[in-house]
Amino acid sequence: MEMNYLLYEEEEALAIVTINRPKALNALNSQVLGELKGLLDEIAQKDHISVVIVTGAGEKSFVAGADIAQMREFTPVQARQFAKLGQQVFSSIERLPQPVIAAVNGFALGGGCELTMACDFRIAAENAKFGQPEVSLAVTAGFGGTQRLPRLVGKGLAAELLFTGDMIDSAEALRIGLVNKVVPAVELMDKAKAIAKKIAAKGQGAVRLTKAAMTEGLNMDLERALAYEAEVFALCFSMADQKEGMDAFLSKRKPNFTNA
Ligand code: DAK
Repeated sequence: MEMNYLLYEEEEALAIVTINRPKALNALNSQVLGELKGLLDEIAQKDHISVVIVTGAGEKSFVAGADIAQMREFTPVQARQFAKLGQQVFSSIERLPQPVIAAVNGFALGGGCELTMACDFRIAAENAKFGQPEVSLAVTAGFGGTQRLPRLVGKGLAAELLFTGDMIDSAEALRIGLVNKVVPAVELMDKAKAIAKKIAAKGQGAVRLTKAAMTEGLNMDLERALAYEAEVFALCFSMADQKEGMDAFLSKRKPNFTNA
Protein backbone atom coordinates (compact mmCIF):
# COMPACT_ATOMS: atom_id res chain seq x y z
CA MET A 1 0.00 0.00 0.00
CA GLU A 2 1.41 3.42 -0.96
CA MET A 3 1.67 5.74 2.04
CA ASN A 4 2.58 9.42 1.97
CA TYR A 5 1.72 10.32 5.55
CA LEU A 6 2.47 7.20 7.55
CA LEU A 7 5.64 5.32 8.40
CA TYR A 8 5.32 1.62 9.15
CA GLU A 9 7.92 -0.61 10.78
CA GLU A 10 7.84 -4.11 12.19
CA GLU A 11 10.20 -5.28 14.93
CA GLU A 12 9.48 -8.98 15.37
CA ALA A 13 5.98 -9.10 16.93
CA LEU A 14 5.66 -5.31 17.24
CA ALA A 15 4.25 -2.94 14.64
CA ILE A 16 5.09 0.77 14.88
CA VAL A 17 2.82 3.20 13.08
CA THR A 18 4.08 6.80 12.88
CA ILE A 19 1.83 9.63 11.74
CA ASN A 20 4.25 11.52 9.51
CA ARG A 21 3.12 15.01 8.60
CA PRO A 22 5.42 17.08 10.81
CA LYS A 23 5.00 20.37 8.88
CA ALA A 24 1.38 20.46 10.10
CA LEU A 25 2.25 18.93 13.49
CA ASN A 26 0.86 15.60 12.16
CA ALA A 27 -2.69 16.99 11.84
CA LEU A 28 -5.21 14.45 10.52
CA ASN A 29 -6.53 15.28 7.07
CA SER A 30 -8.67 12.91 5.01
CA GLN A 31 -5.58 11.47 3.28
CA VAL A 32 -3.95 10.58 6.62
CA LEU A 33 -7.19 9.01 7.83
CA GLY A 34 -7.60 7.06 4.57
CA GLU A 35 -4.06 5.69 4.81
CA LEU A 36 -4.58 4.78 8.48
CA LYS A 37 -7.75 2.90 7.62
CA GLY A 38 -5.97 0.86 4.92
CA LEU A 39 -2.99 0.13 7.16
CA LEU A 40 -5.14 -0.93 10.12
CA ASP A 41 -7.09 -3.32 7.86
CA GLU A 42 -3.77 -4.89 6.85
CA ILE A 43 -2.43 -5.10 10.44
CA ALA A 44 -5.64 -6.79 11.60
CA GLN A 45 -4.81 -9.69 9.24
CA LYS A 46 -1.20 -10.04 10.45
CA ASP A 47 -1.10 -12.97 12.84
CA HIS A 48 2.61 -12.43 13.51
CA ILE A 49 1.95 -8.94 14.92
CA SER A 50 1.05 -9.02 18.62
CA VAL A 51 1.10 -5.35 19.63
CA VAL A 52 0.87 -2.04 17.76
CA ILE A 53 2.45 1.25 18.88
CA VAL A 54 1.12 4.51 17.44
CA THR A 55 3.24 7.65 17.62
CA GLY A 56 3.86 10.95 15.81
CA ALA A 57 6.88 12.01 13.72
CA GLY A 58 9.20 14.65 15.16
CA GLU A 59 9.78 15.81 18.71
CA LYS A 60 7.01 18.37 19.01
CA SER A 61 3.73 16.72 18.25
CA PHE A 62 1.88 13.44 18.42
CA VAL A 63 -1.13 14.76 16.45
CA ALA A 64 -2.29 18.42 16.76
CA GLY A 65 -5.85 17.52 15.82
CA ALA A 66 -7.95 17.25 12.72
CA ASP A 67 -6.67 19.42 9.89
CA ILE A 68 -8.21 22.84 10.47
CA ALA A 69 -7.22 24.16 7.02
CA GLN A 70 -8.99 21.26 5.30
CA MET A 71 -12.05 21.37 7.59
CA ARG A 72 -12.44 25.13 7.08
CA GLU A 73 -13.44 24.52 3.44
CA PHE A 74 -15.74 21.52 3.94
CA THR A 75 -19.21 21.45 2.47
CA PRO A 76 -21.72 19.64 4.72
CA VAL A 77 -21.41 16.56 2.47
CA GLN A 78 -17.61 16.54 2.79
CA ALA A 79 -17.91 17.10 6.55
CA ARG A 80 -20.14 14.02 6.78
CA GLN A 81 -17.67 11.92 4.73
CA PHE A 82 -14.80 13.10 6.94
CA ALA A 83 -16.75 12.31 10.10
CA LYS A 84 -17.60 8.81 8.84
CA LEU A 85 -14.02 8.07 7.76
CA GLY A 86 -12.74 9.27 11.14
CA GLN A 87 -15.25 7.15 13.01
CA GLN A 88 -14.25 4.07 10.97
CA VAL A 89 -10.56 4.65 11.71
CA PHE A 90 -11.08 5.21 15.44
CA SER A 91 -13.31 2.18 15.84
CA SER A 92 -10.83 0.10 13.76
CA ILE A 93 -8.18 0.93 16.37
CA GLU A 94 -10.52 0.12 19.24
CA ARG A 95 -11.57 -3.15 17.60
CA LEU A 96 -8.17 -4.13 16.20
CA PRO A 97 -7.50 -7.67 17.45
CA GLN A 98 -4.07 -6.60 18.75
CA PRO A 99 -3.57 -4.21 21.70
CA VAL A 100 -2.62 -0.68 20.62
CA ILE A 101 -0.38 1.58 22.72
CA ALA A 102 -0.22 5.34 22.08
CA ALA A 103 3.31 6.69 22.58
CA VAL A 104 2.48 10.37 22.97
CA ASN A 105 5.50 12.47 22.00
CA GLY A 106 4.11 16.03 22.16
CA PHE A 107 0.82 17.78 21.35
CA ALA A 108 -2.21 15.47 21.45
CA LEU A 109 -5.00 17.94 20.79
CA GLY A 110 -8.55 17.52 19.52
CA GLY A 111 -8.55 14.56 17.13
CA GLY A 112 -5.03 13.78 18.39
CA CYS A 113 -6.19 13.41 21.99
CA GLU A 114 -9.11 11.36 20.68
CA LEU A 115 -6.72 9.15 18.72
CA THR A 116 -4.78 8.40 21.92
CA MET A 117 -8.07 7.53 23.66
CA ALA A 118 -9.08 5.05 20.94
CA CYS A 119 -5.82 3.21 21.75
CA ASP A 120 -5.87 0.74 24.64
CA PHE A 121 -3.56 2.83 26.81
CA ARG A 122 -1.21 5.77 26.66
CA ILE A 123 2.45 6.35 27.61
CA ALA A 124 3.47 10.01 27.46
CA ALA A 125 6.72 11.89 27.05
CA GLU A 126 7.30 14.62 29.65
CA ASN A 127 6.65 17.29 26.98
CA ALA A 128 3.26 15.82 25.95
CA LYS A 129 0.23 18.11 26.10
CA PHE A 130 -3.39 17.01 25.93
CA GLY A 131 -6.58 18.92 25.24
CA GLN A 132 -9.88 19.11 23.41
CA PRO A 133 -9.83 22.66 21.99
CA GLU A 134 -12.70 22.13 19.50
CA VAL A 135 -15.03 24.65 21.17
CA SER A 136 -12.40 27.35 20.46
CA LEU A 137 -13.14 26.61 16.77
CA ALA A 138 -16.87 26.53 17.48
CA VAL A 139 -17.23 22.81 16.74
CA THR A 140 -17.86 19.86 18.98
CA ALA A 141 -15.34 17.05 19.38
CA GLY A 142 -16.22 14.47 16.75
CA PHE A 143 -13.84 11.54 17.00
CA GLY A 144 -15.17 10.22 20.28
CA GLY A 145 -13.94 12.89 22.71
CA THR A 146 -17.32 13.52 24.29
CA GLN A 147 -17.68 9.78 24.94
CA ARG A 148 -14.22 8.33 25.58
CA LEU A 149 -12.87 11.18 27.75
CA PRO A 150 -15.64 10.93 30.42
CA ARG A 151 -15.27 7.14 30.40
CA LEU A 152 -11.54 7.52 31.08
CA VAL A 153 -11.35 10.40 33.54
CA GLY A 154 -14.94 10.85 34.78
CA LYS A 155 -17.60 13.32 33.66
CA GLY A 156 -16.55 16.29 35.78
CA LEU A 157 -12.94 16.45 34.60
CA ALA A 158 -13.97 15.65 31.02
CA ALA A 159 -16.59 18.40 31.06
CA GLU A 160 -14.05 20.97 32.24
CA LEU A 161 -11.56 19.97 29.53
CA LEU A 162 -14.20 19.87 26.78
CA PHE A 163 -15.95 23.13 27.80
CA THR A 164 -12.81 25.23 28.36
CA GLY A 165 -10.57 23.75 25.65
CA ASP A 166 -7.67 24.02 28.15
CA MET A 167 -4.48 22.10 27.56
CA ILE A 168 -3.02 19.97 30.33
CA ASP A 169 0.55 18.79 30.68
CA SER A 170 1.71 15.20 31.05
CA ALA A 171 1.88 15.38 34.87
CA GLU A 172 -1.77 16.45 35.05
CA ALA A 173 -2.72 13.80 32.45
CA LEU A 174 -1.06 11.21 34.70
CA ARG A 175 -2.83 12.55 37.79
CA ILE A 176 -6.29 12.26 36.19
CA GLY A 177 -5.62 8.82 34.69
CA LEU A 178 -5.54 9.87 31.06
CA VAL A 179 -2.06 8.35 30.70
CA ASN A 180 -0.50 5.37 32.45
CA LYS A 181 3.10 6.58 32.60
CA VAL A 182 5.20 9.65 31.90
CA VAL A 183 8.82 9.21 30.83
CA PRO A 184 11.57 11.48 29.48
CA ALA A 185 11.05 12.06 25.74
CA VAL A 186 14.23 10.19 24.79
CA GLU A 187 12.99 7.08 26.61
CA LEU A 188 9.46 7.11 25.22
CA MET A 189 9.77 4.58 22.41
CA ASP A 190 12.01 2.24 24.45
CA LYS A 191 9.46 2.26 27.28
CA ALA A 192 6.54 1.66 24.90
CA LYS A 193 8.45 -1.17 23.21
CA ALA A 194 9.39 -2.75 26.55
CA ILE A 195 5.72 -2.86 27.59
CA ALA A 196 4.71 -4.12 24.13
CA LYS A 197 7.30 -6.93 24.30
CA LYS A 198 6.01 -7.98 27.70
CA ILE A 199 2.50 -8.28 26.21
CA ALA A 200 3.84 -10.09 23.13
CA ALA A 201 5.38 -12.77 25.37
CA LYS A 202 1.95 -13.80 26.74
CA GLY A 203 -0.61 -16.16 25.21
CA GLN A 204 -1.81 -14.08 22.25
CA GLY A 205 -5.23 -15.68 22.00
CA ALA A 206 -5.89 -14.71 25.61
CA VAL A 207 -4.53 -11.17 25.10
CA ARG A 208 -6.77 -10.62 22.06
CA LEU A 209 -9.83 -12.04 23.83
CA THR A 210 -9.10 -9.84 26.86
CA LYS A 211 -9.09 -6.77 24.61
CA ALA A 212 -12.37 -7.85 22.98
CA ALA A 213 -13.98 -8.53 26.37
CA MET A 214 -13.01 -5.08 27.69
CA THR A 215 -13.91 -3.17 24.53
CA GLU A 216 -17.25 -4.88 23.94
CA GLY A 217 -18.04 -5.20 27.65
CA LEU A 218 -17.77 -1.45 28.26
CA ASN A 219 -20.69 -1.01 25.85
CA MET A 220 -22.90 -3.55 27.67
CA ASP A 221 -24.64 -3.67 31.00
CA LEU A 222 -22.63 -5.55 33.65
CA GLU A 223 -24.72 -8.72 33.55
CA ARG A 224 -24.28 -9.18 29.79
CA ALA A 225 -20.63 -8.13 29.97
CA LEU A 226 -19.94 -10.78 32.61
CA ALA A 227 -21.68 -13.39 30.44
CA TYR A 228 -19.43 -12.30 27.55
CA GLU A 229 -16.40 -12.63 29.85
CA ALA A 230 -17.41 -16.21 30.70
CA GLU A 231 -17.67 -17.02 26.98
CA VAL A 232 -14.21 -15.67 26.12
CA PHE A 233 -12.78 -17.55 29.13
CA ALA A 234 -14.36 -20.75 27.78
CA LEU A 235 -12.87 -20.05 24.34
CA CYS A 236 -9.36 -20.06 25.84
CA PHE A 237 -9.82 -23.76 26.53
CA SER A 238 -10.00 -24.43 22.79
CA MET A 239 -6.39 -23.21 22.42
CA ALA A 240 -3.19 -25.23 22.82
CA ASP A 241 -1.59 -22.29 24.61
CA GLN A 242 -3.96 -22.73 27.56
CA LYS A 243 -2.63 -26.24 28.20
CA GLU A 244 0.95 -25.06 27.64
CA GLY A 245 0.58 -22.08 30.02
CA MET A 246 -0.84 -24.22 32.80
CA ASP A 247 1.55 -27.16 32.19
CA ALA A 248 4.50 -24.75 32.31
CA PHE A 249 3.31 -23.32 35.63
CA LEU A 250 2.82 -26.78 37.13
CA SER A 251 6.22 -27.98 35.85
CA LYS A 252 7.90 -24.78 37.12
CA ARG A 253 9.22 -23.85 33.67
CA LYS A 254 8.69 -20.96 31.22
CA PRO A 255 5.81 -21.45 28.77
CA ASN A 256 6.52 -21.90 25.09
CA PHE A 257 3.47 -20.34 23.49
CA THR A 258 2.77 -21.08 19.83
CA ASN A 259 -0.24 -18.78 19.50
CA ALA A 260 -2.34 -21.80 18.69
N1 DAK B 1 -4.58 21.60 11.52
C1 DAK B 1 -3.85 22.12 10.51
N2 DAK B 1 -2.63 22.67 10.67
C2 DAK B 1 -2.14 22.70 11.92
C3 DAK B 1 -2.86 22.20 13.02
C4 DAK B 1 -4.14 21.62 12.79
N3 DAK B 1 -4.88 21.06 13.76
N4 DAK B 1 -2.12 22.40 14.14
C5 DAK B 1 -0.98 23.00 13.72
N5 DAK B 1 -0.99 23.19 12.40
C6 DAK B 1 0.03 23.80 11.56
C7 DAK B 1 0.06 25.31 11.78
O1 DAK B 1 -0.93 25.93 10.97
C8 DAK B 1 1.47 25.64 11.31
O2 DAK B 1 1.51 25.63 9.90
P1 DAK B 1 2.35 26.76 9.09
O3 DAK B 1 1.82 28.06 9.53
O4 DAK B 1 3.78 26.51 9.52
O5 DAK B 1 2.10 26.41 7.64
C9 DAK B 1 2.27 24.44 11.78
O6 DAK B 1 1.33 23.39 11.98
C10 DAK B 1 2.99 24.68 13.10
O7 DAK B 1 2.02 25.14 14.04
P2 DAK B 1 2.21 26.47 14.91
O8 DAK B 1 3.05 27.46 14.18
O9 DAK B 1 0.86 26.91 15.35
O10 DAK B 1 3.05 25.93 16.14
P3 DAK B 1 3.05 26.47 17.63
O11 DAK B 1 4.17 25.77 18.31
O12 DAK B 1 3.04 27.97 17.67
O13 DAK B 1 1.68 25.99 18.28
C11 DAK B 1 -0.10 24.37 18.70
C12 DAK B 1 1.42 24.61 18.41
C13 DAK B 1 -0.36 22.88 18.67
C14 DAK B 1 -0.42 24.92 20.11
C15 DAK B 1 -0.94 25.14 17.65
O14 DAK B 1 -0.45 24.75 16.36
C16 DAK B 1 -2.40 24.83 17.72
O15 DAK B 1 -3.11 25.37 18.58
N6 DAK B 1 -2.88 24.00 16.77
C17 DAK B 1 -4.29 23.71 16.64
C18 DAK B 1 -4.70 22.75 17.72
C19 DAK B 1 -6.18 22.47 17.63
O16 DAK B 1 -7.01 23.37 17.75
N7 DAK B 1 -6.50 21.21 17.44
C20 DAK B 1 -7.85 20.76 17.35
C21 DAK B 1 -8.25 20.78 15.94
S1 DAK B 1 -9.98 20.54 15.78
C22 DAK B 1 -15.58 15.91 14.07
C23 DAK B 1 -14.42 15.22 13.82
C24 DAK B 1 -13.24 15.71 14.28
C25 DAK B 1 -13.17 16.91 14.93
C26 DAK B 1 -14.35 17.60 15.14
C27 DAK B 1 -15.56 17.12 14.72
N8 DAK B 1 -16.80 15.33 13.67
C28 DAK B 1 -16.74 13.99 13.09
C29 DAK B 1 -18.02 15.88 14.01
C30 DAK B 1 -11.88 17.32 15.36
C31 DAK B 1 -11.55 18.54 15.52
C32 DAK B 1 -10.16 18.90 15.84
O17 DAK B 1 -9.27 18.13 16.08
